[in-house]
This record gives sequence, C-alpha cells and structure tokens, in this order.
Amino acid sequence: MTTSTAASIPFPDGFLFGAATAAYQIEGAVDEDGRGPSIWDTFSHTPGRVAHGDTGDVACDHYHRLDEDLDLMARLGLDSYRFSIAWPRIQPTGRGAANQQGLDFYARLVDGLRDRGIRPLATLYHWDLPQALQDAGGWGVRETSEAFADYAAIVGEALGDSVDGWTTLNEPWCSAFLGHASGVHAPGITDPATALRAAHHLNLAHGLALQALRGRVRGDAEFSIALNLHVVRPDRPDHAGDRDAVRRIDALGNRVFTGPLFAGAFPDDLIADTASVTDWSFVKDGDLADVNQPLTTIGVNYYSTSRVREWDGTGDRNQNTGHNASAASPWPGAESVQFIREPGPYTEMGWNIDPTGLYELLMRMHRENPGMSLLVTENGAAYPDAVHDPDRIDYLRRHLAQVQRAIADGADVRGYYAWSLLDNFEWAYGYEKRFGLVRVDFDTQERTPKDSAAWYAQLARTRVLAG
Ligand code: IFM
Repeated sequence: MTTSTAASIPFPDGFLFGAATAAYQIEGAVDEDGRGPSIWDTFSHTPGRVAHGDTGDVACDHYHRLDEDLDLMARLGLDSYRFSIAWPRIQPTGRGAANQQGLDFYARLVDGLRDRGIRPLATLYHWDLPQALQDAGGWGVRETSEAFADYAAIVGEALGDSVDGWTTLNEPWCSAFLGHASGVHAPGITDPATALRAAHHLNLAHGLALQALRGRVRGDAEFSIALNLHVVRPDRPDHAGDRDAVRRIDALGNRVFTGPLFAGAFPDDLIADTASVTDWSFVKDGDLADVNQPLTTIGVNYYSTSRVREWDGTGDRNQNTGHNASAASPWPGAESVQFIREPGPYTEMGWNIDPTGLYELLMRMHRENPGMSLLVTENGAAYPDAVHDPDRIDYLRRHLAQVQRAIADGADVRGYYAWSLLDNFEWAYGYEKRFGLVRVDFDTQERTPKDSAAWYAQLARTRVLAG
C-alpha cells in the first residue's frame, strides 16, 4: 500500500467531476403538475419534526428554474450531474398509470444535461416515498418493493435511452433506520423491528428495480446503489467489548446491505444480534436471489467517521449522533453500544472531518467487490452561510486527495459528486445547514456561486488538485 496523496498528478482520463442534489431538497412545486404527496411533505408539515418548521414546498424552486440551473452547471464545467426522480411526480399514489407531466419534467432535465454535454446519473429513490404507499405500510411491507419495480419500469421506459447511469436507492440505511428506528426522518416511526423489515424491503426494491430496468434502458447503462457505509472505529482498540461494538455497528450499518446486495445473504452475526427483535420471517424464499443482482458500480456517500465503545450504563450514550444523550438506543442488536464523539475538527453539522475514512471505505469496497467500479456519489460539508468558503474548499481538496490515493492503490474510482450543487433543504435541519457550492438566497432564489464553486470548476477544467 502506498501513502502518496498524488496532489499534482492529474485525475485519470474520463474521471467525472460532478455535483449531486435530490428532488425533495431542491425542486419545490410540491403540488404542481399532478405530483402527489410524499412522506417528507407529511413529515415536514408535522410540527416539531423539522427545524424552524421548514418544508420543501418551495426549496430552491428548481422545478421552475430548471434552465437557469442547467446553465449554472454548464458554467461550472460539470462532467456529470446526479439528481433524483420524485416517485410521487411519476405515480402520485405510488401505483398505477404514469403522470406524463412528471415524466416530461425529467425528460427536459435529461435532455438539457445532454445538450450541455453533462452526463445524467439518475437516482430512483432519495427518500420521497408516495404518502399513499406509506398509508399502506410503507417500507414495512413487501408490496412497496413490488410497487418500486413498477415505478422503475415506467421511468426506464421513458428515460432509458438518454440516461447513462441509474442508481436505485440513496442511502437505504437512512430510510430504514433514521426513518423507522430513531424516527428523525420520515415517516418518523420508532420501532426497531420495522426498521429491519424496511432494510430488507429496500434491498428487495433495489433488486426488483434492477430487473425491471434491464432490457428497458440502454445496453451500456451503468447500475449502482448509493450507500452511506459507516467507517467505525473502536474507542479503545485493545478492548474486546469495543471491538464487538464495532462489529455490531458494522453489521447494522453496513453488512445489512452489502451482505444481501453483493453476496445474497444476511450476515449470521446480524441475525443473532437481532434475535430478540425479529425472527426475520419477512425474508421469503427467493428474495435474496432477487436482491443479489449484478451491478456495475458501487456508489459511496461519505462525510465522517464513527467511534464506538461498549456501553457501561453511565454517561452520554449518543455523543455526536444527533440523538438524545440518555435515550435508549434505537439501534436493534446494538443496544450495548455507546457512540463517542470523534475528535475534531467538525463541520457545521457537528460531523468530524476525517478524509482517511473515505480512503478506507473505497479500499474496502474495492477489496470486497473486485471488478466493480466505484463512484463517490456524495461528499461535502455544511459551513455557515458565506460565499467565501475556504473551509469547504479545504474539505473537498483533502477528500479528493484521498480519492486519488485510493486510485493510486488500485481502486477503480470513476468519479466524484460534490454534495451539493445548491444550498438546499437539509431534511430535519431545514434550511439551516448549507452544503452548496452555490449559495441560494431562499427569499429571492438568487444563486451565487461560492469560492468553492470556482475552485471546483477549475479542478474540473484542469483535472489537477491545486496545492
Ligand atoms: O443532504 C443529505 C443527502 O440528502 C443525503 N446524504 C447526506 C446529505 C447531507 O446530510
């Protein structure tokens, strides 16, 4: 293993410099042109769920400012744009006939990207489940996975000729565990057993959607899933209890997805850890084969690391996790784990900055899945509202140096998507946290590229990491 950061070596030919967004975080226009309500509409309109009562009703008004935003991407010289398609725009209740106006919007987006020489990378699901499906059980029931395959077929049929890359799900860990265990994301459920059911049904949805896409989309299309895998460190590496805490979080945060997706099996230790919560009888014969479909690419979303130790029953058990200090653990099978605040520095989210975690994750995925290419489908940082944002430039530069290091050490990393193109609706934090390369004034909707946008544009042009 080399340790060079290769700062002045150009990124490989064809390496994609992109930026990412998600539908509910930027589009607004939540009740226009036939869009139905999603779980995030319901959640954000429920008092107390989102900071300041913010909602995605208007967000960045991207739905009405599509051409302006496409021109902005062209000015930044992006090679690729990662966006998500809002399921409730395509099927307002999550089932039945397609809403043509919804499809037309994404056709305009994709055509606008191609006209500007920007490769579209479409994510089918970035958390905005149609509310009607939630009312019928949401990710707790397998019918939602089946409905997702029908949705994927509709979208693949409509856009399959012009989209280069398809990502099925964004961060299913958040959908399953933040949505159904800790409840800080929509639909706000706090039931660990439902979280595990949701994890399985998300995996199943991914596999069924891939089967639906194949044959409907271009033969050379790439297929991926974007995972926010955890880089977990033991607080006391010599302590067996802390190493077991790492194992438990690795099972619940990572292998609950990578096991079925890439090896067609749930890890035995996860099943044992969670035996008091569920008997896993919701996994039916044939499901794991359906989940374990060939993929071309693994999408890696990375922001920070986690540190854990064995919980001794005292002190703050959830440091730096955004959860109540003394609350019972929401994590099934990991009730004995304490989260310890990582050393700083931190971003505005309170997340520690450790670029080596990205390297470790890329190398792990490379080792465990030889032959698959990798994309960094999200990486970026929230900082206080400012157009001059040297901290963000530093964050991006240091993480991109670790991407180069992983490439130098053999990982087939094909691209990097900065999170995010625009300041946007940061889920339960509302508009308070700004991740954009481009500042958005949420009163006027004026877009102002930050210094980091100019820096990133230069990188996309020169392909060399400056200083
Ligand atoms: O804004 C989110 C995004 O929707 C999913 N990944 C993490 C980002 C920052 O929290």
